Amino acid sequence: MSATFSNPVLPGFQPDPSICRVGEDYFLATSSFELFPGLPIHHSRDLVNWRLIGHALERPGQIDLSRTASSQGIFAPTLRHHRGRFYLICTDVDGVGNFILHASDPAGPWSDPVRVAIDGIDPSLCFHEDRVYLTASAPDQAGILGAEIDPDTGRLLTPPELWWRGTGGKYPEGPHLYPREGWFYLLISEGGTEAGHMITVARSRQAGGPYEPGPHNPVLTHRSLDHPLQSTGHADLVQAPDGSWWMVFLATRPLGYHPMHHLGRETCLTPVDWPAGGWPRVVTPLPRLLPLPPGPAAAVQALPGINPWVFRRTPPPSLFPLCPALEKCLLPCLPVSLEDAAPCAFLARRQTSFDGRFSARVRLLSDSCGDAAGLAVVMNERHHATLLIRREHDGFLVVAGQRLGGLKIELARRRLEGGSAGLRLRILSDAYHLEWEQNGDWSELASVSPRHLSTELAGGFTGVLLGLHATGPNPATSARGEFHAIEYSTPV
Ligand code: 6LW
Repeated sequence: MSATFSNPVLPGFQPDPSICRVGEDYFLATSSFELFPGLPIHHSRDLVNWRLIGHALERPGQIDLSRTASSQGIFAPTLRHHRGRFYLICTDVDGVGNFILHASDPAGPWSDPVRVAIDGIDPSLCFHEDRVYLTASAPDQAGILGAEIDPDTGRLLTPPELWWRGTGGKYPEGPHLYPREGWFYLLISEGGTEAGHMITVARSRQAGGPYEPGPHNPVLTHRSLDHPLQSTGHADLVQAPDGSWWMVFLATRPLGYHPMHHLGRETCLTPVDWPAGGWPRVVTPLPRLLPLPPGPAAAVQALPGINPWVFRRTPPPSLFPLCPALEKCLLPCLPVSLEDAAPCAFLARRQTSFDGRFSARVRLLSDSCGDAAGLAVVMNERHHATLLIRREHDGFLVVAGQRLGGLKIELARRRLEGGSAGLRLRILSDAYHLEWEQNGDWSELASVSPRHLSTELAGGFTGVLLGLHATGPNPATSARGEFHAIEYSTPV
């Protein structure tokens, strides 16, 4: 058993991590934007091995994400625990705004949202003695707002005030407040969530300031460093049972030149040296291998997580039941395509490794031209690739296609014998190989560069999803895609 770990500890599109500890158990929440279910909650006993235990947004009636634009919706959350209750405060951008969810079990069920009357993003809660402080990134990016709040009703008890402007980086955001040794430490991110990202800290004897910036800022940044982890930022601190301090934060893993990343912003971990009465410090640049935190790793590995499958946007009732289980899957050929900013029959999971295989046996049950079913790798409506069985007037085709910004491209097609085939994405760091088989012999139909699905090209805050997709031209269709032997494998 190795005595070290490497980052990311929660790979794939899992940004803006927030963490809390209850006894020996750690719980972590990440942002999810237009995905449904949203606000995934992971559990760990050792900070390195994580398993998905639920989603805080798992009911369509909690927050309607059916019309949420790509990379809008559910931004950075903060997860806290106080006197037996879990609190998750977050923002539905271009939606209901800031809200709090409550739960007694972090796996759920979580409450319906309680609205919080403050603008801005990245809200956070700090429980200290008999008070609860709210911090958030000001809507005009002027700095960090602060107020007292009743976290059960969401009611502000004091008017929001500007508590700290940061150290001068753009977009001061992602605030978290930590009371310690008579100080209030305010940890934030600055520089924007791209290559200039950095984590800074200040402290004050009063929650409302004035705040004195730390002498070692930035606490962590990888800007201008030649390191596989880039854009390090958006951090949260947690103390282990042995008194050691640890920090979760987001980072990207760009490839090639110019560097481009497609897996999204991923959750990473580092130890923190934080002497009592002193300042938190992190070894920078981050070592590739870090010392394992305390805790029984084996315990978590043995425990199963729940299925990680999601939709982009709240699905229509005809699709919703699919979420909880996925051995075999039937998707109706809804008259909505991956190019529409609307809920479509696309059931997916985050790609968590540069290399891997995503495959299924697919049968298209259709007798009308234009119906299609198969696999897709998606960043957003304008950046995705598909490998689909398509119904034609005189039979069936397997077709590879790509949407690349304003371009819609058919890459290749082959005639099929009947409407069933094995479909597979053979995934490498520099190519998605789109493959098919009908007689056991796999052959490549086309290949697509991950750079065409990168954030640098597509924009936004998310990461690529691998999924099952069905679509067609007819609103009243009974056509559907039947998916069996659905597998996603990655190198150990
Ligand atoms: C999030 C902000 C950020 O709200 O990006 O990296 C925004 N940090 O704090 C969306 O993830």
